[in-house]
Amino acid sequence: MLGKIALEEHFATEETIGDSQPYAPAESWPELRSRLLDIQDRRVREMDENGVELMLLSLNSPAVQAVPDAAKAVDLARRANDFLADEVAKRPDRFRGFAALPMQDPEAAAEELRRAVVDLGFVGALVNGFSEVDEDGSTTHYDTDDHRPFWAEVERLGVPFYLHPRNPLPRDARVYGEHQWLLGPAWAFGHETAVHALRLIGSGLFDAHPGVRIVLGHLGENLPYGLWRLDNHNAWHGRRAPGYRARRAVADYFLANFLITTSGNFTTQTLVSAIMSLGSDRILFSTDWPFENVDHAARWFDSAAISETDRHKIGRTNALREFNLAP
Ligand code: GRE
Ligand code: ZN
Repeated sequence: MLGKIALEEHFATEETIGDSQPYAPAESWPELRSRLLDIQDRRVREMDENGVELMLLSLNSPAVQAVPDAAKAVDLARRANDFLADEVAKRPDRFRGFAALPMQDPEAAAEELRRAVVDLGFVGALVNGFSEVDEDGSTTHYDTDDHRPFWAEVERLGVPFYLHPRNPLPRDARVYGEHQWLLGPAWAFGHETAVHALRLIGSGLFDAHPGVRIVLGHLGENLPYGLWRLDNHNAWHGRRAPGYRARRAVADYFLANFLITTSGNFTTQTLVSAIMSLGSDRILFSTDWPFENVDHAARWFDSAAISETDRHKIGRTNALREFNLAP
């Protein structure tokens, strides 16, 4: 399929590139490093060869989210967003930007999002999970009351918020024990991100701000598979499950306020299951370059056993609509 739009596509700056090194075996690091630092050369060739017209670009993980000093996080986000704006300006026909945001300081995050959307022309934000807030290891998720004004701004600006994975801190990763292979994209990324998404739902965020749209990668971080069971067990408590502050069922919000992408999860049975749960209007193509290969994503997607109507929606037109992109 030509004209695909891909939206979980990462780059790094010299300042943030080191954050990705722990994920690569030593022998693969030079390749991953050069893929992350490249925007205009290899990346455009990969897009051309695989029918990807447009990539929405985002900073690597965890970057800003792992800077406990809020003032430094604000500065890093601004520098990264300015850098990305310059790169997008070189090829506005092929690239758009997602803002990196200093969620450690919700007010500053709202201001940076406003600047990124209004002044830099970005199409939304991509945030790498929870943020570290103090050197003592404190963290913040975005279901807190302090983040409500931030979400009001997201709703007002009308742009999607991509909740992208990061690893749990060591103290929260003890459950994995010696099984370090479960960290990162294999398992911990998805678990971490799914719990965060459920916290947003359970906090009642989407009752207060029904216009907020959250994007999840990896075909929904396993959540489409879990919706029935979540609500079935919440119903034991007559929808007053302990700590559940939202008015409606989890699945209601998942269907109304969430979009999912195919990033790094190129398997047709899972895609078909997601289509059965969410419908094909809420699923969007992505690759997860440079951690995954564009050709692997594209070859799978282009020939997956779904209807051509669904392929066109997932590959392109859903993104045009959700990100307000001119065709
Ligand atoms: C990502 O998508 O951000 C990612 C990493 C590290 C390994 C794999 C991966 O940051 O997909
Ligand atoms: Zn990713």
